[in-house]
Amino acid sequence: MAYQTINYSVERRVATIAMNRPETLNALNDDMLRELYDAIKLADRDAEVRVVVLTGQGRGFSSGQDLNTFQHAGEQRDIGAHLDQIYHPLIQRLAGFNKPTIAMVNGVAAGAGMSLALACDLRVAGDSARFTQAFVRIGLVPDSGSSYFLPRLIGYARALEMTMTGMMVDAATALQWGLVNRLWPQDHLAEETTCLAVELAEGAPLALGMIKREIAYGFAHPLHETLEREKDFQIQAAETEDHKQAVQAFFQKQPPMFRGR
Ligand code: T3D
Repeated sequence: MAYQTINYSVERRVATIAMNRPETLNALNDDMLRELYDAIKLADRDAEVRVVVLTGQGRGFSSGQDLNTFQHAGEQRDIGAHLDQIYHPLIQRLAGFNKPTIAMVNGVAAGAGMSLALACDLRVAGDSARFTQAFVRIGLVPDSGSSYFLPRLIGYARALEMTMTGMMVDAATALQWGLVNRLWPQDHLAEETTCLAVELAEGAPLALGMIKREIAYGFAHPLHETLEREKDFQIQAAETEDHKQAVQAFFQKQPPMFRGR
């Protein structure tokens, strides 16, 4: 499929989706938001793809909603409809995706651009990465899932500080706060991210999909319900060919080969 505002490629079972409006630090206009949605759907349906990396071309990850939209549409703009129709389906699709997702953050991630990174399973960063909940700086409030994901990742107090001040958080602080999982020198970012993505792509795909849902469930439910959910998933996992083959491979002192069955 030919995209205008993103690049999409698949290599070694890893789909890379790169936002591609570098002159605006990958500001999100409707074309890009729709193409992101389509690309994630494509990656979801492609059995060859086991992991998705989301990133930005140029010196930024994403500067958030394209402010030209506000400038040009003025009073006419129905922001609620825009969130309902464009942002919410995208964030739900990204967060509900059944394969591991990694946001590879190069440079700035601002506003809804930061929300996209938050909706991924893992965030990895180069030392140029920086994060801002820019919304308040233009008199808006967090949207596109930021107020859901941010306190879960960095805690209530830090989430309030980031959203109320619009402060810029640098890469080292992001690592310390748990906003990013890994931090590498900028020159190594692409290579190290590929290693991590390929490691996940070689993992047990069915188990990885269940792990995502299990951890999300455990975060929102009491222990007794979580134990039940873990049991259900474990029964399903234990029935997979992948599990049976991996146990055999262990005793044969061979690496497991996961086929997603
Ligand atoms: O449904 C809805 O619409 C509601 C959804 C809202 C979600 C949101 O995301 S609201 C928040 C929107 N984002 C922002 O407010 C961030 C605006 N940008 C900035 O604050 C700064 O650009 C950054 C902190 C992100 C980066 O600063 P810096 O100094 O590294 O770069 P810069 O020089 O400001 O930007 C470089 C270019 O990108 C510049 O264009 P120029 O002057 O070279 O022609 C700048 O205008 C452009 N740019 C940056 N951000 C945006 C943008 N153009 C359009 N929209 C942007 N968001």
